[in-house]
Amino acid sequence: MKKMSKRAISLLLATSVGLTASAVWSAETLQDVLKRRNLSQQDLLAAAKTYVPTGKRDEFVTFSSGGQSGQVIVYGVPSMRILKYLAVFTPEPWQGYGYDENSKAVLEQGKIDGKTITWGDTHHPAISETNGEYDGQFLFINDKANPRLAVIDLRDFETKQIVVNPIFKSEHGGAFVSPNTDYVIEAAQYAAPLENKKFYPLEEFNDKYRGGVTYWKFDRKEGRIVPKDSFSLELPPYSQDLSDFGKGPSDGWSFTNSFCSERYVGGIEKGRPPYEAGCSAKDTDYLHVINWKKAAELVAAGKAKKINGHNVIMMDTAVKEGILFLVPEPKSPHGVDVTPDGKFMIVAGKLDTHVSVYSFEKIQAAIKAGKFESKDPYGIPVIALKDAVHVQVPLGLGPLHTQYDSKACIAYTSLYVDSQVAKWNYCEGKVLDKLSVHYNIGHLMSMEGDSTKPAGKYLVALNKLAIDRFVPVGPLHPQNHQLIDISNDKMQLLYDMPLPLGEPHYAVSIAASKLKPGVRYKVGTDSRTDKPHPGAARAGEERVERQGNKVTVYGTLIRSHITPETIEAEVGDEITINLTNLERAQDETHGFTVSTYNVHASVEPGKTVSIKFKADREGVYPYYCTEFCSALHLEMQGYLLVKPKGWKPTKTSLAKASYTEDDYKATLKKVADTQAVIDSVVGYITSVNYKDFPDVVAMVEDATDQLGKIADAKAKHEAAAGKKDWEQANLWAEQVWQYQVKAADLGLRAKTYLEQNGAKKVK
Ligand code: CUK
Ligand code: CUA
Repeated sequence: MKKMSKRAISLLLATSVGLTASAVWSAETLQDVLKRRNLSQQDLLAAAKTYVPTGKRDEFVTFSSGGQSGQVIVYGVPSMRILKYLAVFTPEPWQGYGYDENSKAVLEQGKIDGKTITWGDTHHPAISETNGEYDGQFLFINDKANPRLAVIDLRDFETKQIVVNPIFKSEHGGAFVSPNTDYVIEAAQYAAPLENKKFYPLEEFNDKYRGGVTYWKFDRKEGRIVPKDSFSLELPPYSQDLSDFGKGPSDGWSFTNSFCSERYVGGIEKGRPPYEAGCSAKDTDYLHVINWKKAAELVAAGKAKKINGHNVIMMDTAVKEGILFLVPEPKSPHGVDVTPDGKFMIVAGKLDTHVSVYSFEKIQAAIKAGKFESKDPYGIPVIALKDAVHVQVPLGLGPLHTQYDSKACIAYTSLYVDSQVAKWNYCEGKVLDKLSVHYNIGHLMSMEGDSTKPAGKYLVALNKLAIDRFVPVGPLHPQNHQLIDISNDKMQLLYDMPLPLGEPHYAVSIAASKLKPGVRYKVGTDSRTDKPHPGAARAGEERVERQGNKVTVYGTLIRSHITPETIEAEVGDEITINLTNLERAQDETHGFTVSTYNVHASVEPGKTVSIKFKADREGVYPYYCTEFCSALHLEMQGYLLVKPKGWKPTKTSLAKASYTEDDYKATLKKVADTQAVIDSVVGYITSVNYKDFPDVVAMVEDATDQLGKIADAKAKHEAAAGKKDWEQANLWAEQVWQYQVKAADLGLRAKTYLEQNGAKKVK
């Protein structure tokens, strides 16, 4: 039962204000606990740095890829407490995602070649930026396996859109946003023919297979990607890997690293050496340097070719127009991370001990001077490594990804083979500190680390498959996100968090203060389109319509009943149930399901959701609210009655319970007592400036709604009493009390809120 409802009820029964919890302190001292739990001073310090006391909130919020779960994991830093899993590419029952029609429509956008795909391999989340700083409005995430990108609106943390890449068969180098989020980048991973459903043998790999990079146009006002204004660049079949956008001096350019520029195609089953040998044979691969602003202009000027209906700038055009260049990168590079000042791009070679710091200024000078060492087989000019590199720094074995500090020139790079994090200075090329992390580190992530203003303070190491770390849970291990304190010269490991969902590749963190999610929708909103839902109904508008074999319910949810409470259908009917949650109080989410029809909806305050199914079996199917919303939540129920064809009733009245006049009088007494409580609460609320508190105004509106229904129920119980129908009289009087309880509950919550938030007396 929810705290406040319980409190309301106890208050109604005792009519006295509740108890203040008295803190009971343990007699143990801190020293006793350290000894008993075998903790060191260092442990204590780490605990103090991560512990967020009950009732307090985290400073940062992390959005982690959920890997193969196709979801996003949201957790707080420094506490590492998980807050939510966001449903993105995969059905998620709690949120009704994939079980109600409105969210299904989002998943349907992700269909490829007419096929519904119900999972995703998420890798890289990105937070929208304004002038290169995180603005907390949108989150983007890619699906590597099925080349797709999703848009999540951070006003309600819901997935609003999935777009399918029209020319790739996989994509890995996204999502990353341009400094004002006008574009979101995705790069292909495994080269394939760009035309859909086109077969070419591997013997034609060099000619017919292609990589590429896509720039999705984002309309911030609509909060949606606009496919028709988006475009791609055709690139050689080099296994484009990660990307990043330039910023500051490099704004207008983007960078994509690659591996397997050998263009090796494997064939272990034919006795050829495997991919891993053929793809790492050369000493260097290529960093792609692209002038995307100019590319967008070329598209506008009609210089793109349409492939599968999508704008693609072909390589020969890109070369001729001077928007595409290559720079060698050492051995099997991974990741490219532009520094916060936009002057450098850092690339790590997985099979090298070095990271290479490329200078944007040097690259531009070479381009201007037309100074190229060669051309690649596709005619793309190649800038010599020495003409592009600022410094190369040996960091350790298996460097992968780099993140930035709030302090100038300071970077952190993950060392996969060494299982370490290196802290170093990229301006001077100096290693400053190294910290051993648990095992198999992939990405690492600093607070607001992709922005022009990293916040420093903490770093999270995203370690893969945490063996020997946590209580064993079978052969598939959890992942381990380790929190590291980077506020001092030496890094300090603070905390291990097992992550029990997929393999998260990358994560992004934002100051919690920048997130301003809403708590309710405008009544009747389809949260997936942000538009009024055609199935919405307000109180009193509830109805069931039938057209042929189509039954459409326009229902509402409010504590503690579902309207309608029975739905009658004939076997074979197509049933659509639209439900609007009429509540405004922010914790009054209702859920809805119908037994055995595999439907579920989560209906937050104000939302309208549809579920749809065919009543394919005759029988009796209970439906109910699935979220513990109120004291009488279990009573929030109804029946779907699926009758055989041509069924006729034989019995016409419901069974009656026997109530007496005394029962009726007792109920009236309860109603009068409760009214006294309501009056006192209303007296308090109206004596203060409650209108200055929007949350309270919402609760007062909800309470007024409930109280407004009393007159009707009162008229009914009085009429029944006049006819000495004590059953009807008593039940309608009980219903009056139900409305009162809900109003009182809201009123008491409003009162507590006002007391805790410094409401002032008016007049
Ligand atoms: S990748 Cu997984 S550790 Cu997809 Cu960013 Cu590097
Ligand atoms: Cu509504 Cu439970």
